[in-house]
Amino acid sequence: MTTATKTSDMLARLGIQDVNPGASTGSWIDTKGAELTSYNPTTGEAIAKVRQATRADYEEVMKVATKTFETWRLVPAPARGEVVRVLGNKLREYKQELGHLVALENGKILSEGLGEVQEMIDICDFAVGLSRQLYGLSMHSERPGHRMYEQWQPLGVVGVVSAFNFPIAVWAWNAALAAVCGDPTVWKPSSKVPLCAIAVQRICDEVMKECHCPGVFNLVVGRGNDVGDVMLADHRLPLISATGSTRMGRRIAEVVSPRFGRTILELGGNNAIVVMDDADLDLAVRAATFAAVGTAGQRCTSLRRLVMQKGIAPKLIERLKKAYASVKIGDPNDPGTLMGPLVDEGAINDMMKAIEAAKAEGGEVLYGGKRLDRPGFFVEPTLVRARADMKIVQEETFAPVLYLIEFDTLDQAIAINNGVPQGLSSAIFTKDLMAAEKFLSAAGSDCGIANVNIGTSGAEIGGAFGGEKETGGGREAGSDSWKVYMRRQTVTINGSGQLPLAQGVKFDV
Ligand code: UN1
Repeated sequence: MTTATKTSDMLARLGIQDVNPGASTGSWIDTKGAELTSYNPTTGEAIAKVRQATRADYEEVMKVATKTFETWRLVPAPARGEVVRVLGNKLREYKQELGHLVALENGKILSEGLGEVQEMIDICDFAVGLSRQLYGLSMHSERPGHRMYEQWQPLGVVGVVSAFNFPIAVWAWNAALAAVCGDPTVWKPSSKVPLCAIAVQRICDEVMKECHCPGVFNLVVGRGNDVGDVMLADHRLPLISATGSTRMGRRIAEVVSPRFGRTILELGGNNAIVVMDDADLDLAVRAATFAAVGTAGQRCTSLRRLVMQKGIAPKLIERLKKAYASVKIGDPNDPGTLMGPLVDEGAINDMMKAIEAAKAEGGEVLYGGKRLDRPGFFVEPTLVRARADMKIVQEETFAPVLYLIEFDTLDQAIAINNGVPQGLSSAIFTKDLMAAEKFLSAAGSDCGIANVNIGTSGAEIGGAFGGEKETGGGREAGSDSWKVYMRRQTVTINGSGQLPLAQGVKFDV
């Protein structure tokens, strides 16, 4: 079978047509907005089109979602979990096709595309278990014959704004948790990867049909001006969970906070690995290469800064150059490829501008630095010798550019790790327990994620995912991230037959 027939079979199995409607609440809406073309970044060619949603289409979706909330919130949480179980099983069925579609439309390699689907399956499993564990605490009342406890109630419809780099997994983190918490979701995916969202929505539609619960998972593909802005200002969305740039997140906060909406913001990262002289060199090289080159450097968690102790730096740089030279660049769906294309022309421009800016500030390109002479949006993974105080090093460039920075002492390394506006992921490579513990101490890494002898990317769903400072402060996925999708209610019950007041206040009438 040729690649073209394989691709068209895969698209057909996922229900992708030449032109697809852009909104669904369990059944597709005949959307009336402008057509959006989805491109394959490997070739630069069009894959298919989506008819985007207008404001009126969005309104139709919101009506269904808000109506659904009225009944969905009353379904027992474990029964809501059953729906997510069905979703997880369907994702297992479609794993290959979805993984291929992610590789086709986003450009990440197939193994990472499949990993992304696995991440969805994992969060579904987590959410199913969670549906029986939405625990509230009980407290001892200071008043006799009184009982206090807290209960967690569904919050409302949740708006999910997802980015191109994880076109489906980050939606799943939100949608699976929201669903068991009693909240329908309205999903606005990135306009760069609408087909991934449509394929997932088709799977959701099957699930909702089987489980008789339309309106729990909803999709709206639309422009920022038409749909995005309206969502942010919409009082019917008590929570907006958004992944994207810090600039975008700031705008979201500015619109959602004044209406007292909640946000989960997963914004830019500027992640560092600190490599101490005593580190296992093999591990450090492999981890750094995957973290910097994997997904062509287009993860929020991608490694941007390799912070090397002076003794190990020369060896580390030599080994990295060799590792970079062995990275096979090409079609992400071909076995053996380790790095696919960037997502579009804009991403290439941003990368080239960053390299120029680094050079202008005294940075030295030690490897790569160029666009590849072939169709699509391919670049060389790039190593730049840099200083921590360079302006460009403070910025997140969504591309495989790794800044190499040297230091003398661990205190300096921690200061460098923390000396950027972002605070998502961080790591230290060392065999010295004291050094690792210092990195993990309150005076250590200031990031939401801190790893020892593991790279910065590829977090498991069981932990809470997110970061501090300009990364936005949001937490998604595991641990107790579910709480933000619910409203906490403190309950006090008086079974005493008396009316004692708290704090000993007397008020006899
Ligand atoms: C993102 O880049 O937006 O930790 C999410 C990771 C993935 C998630 C990344 N599990 O790299």
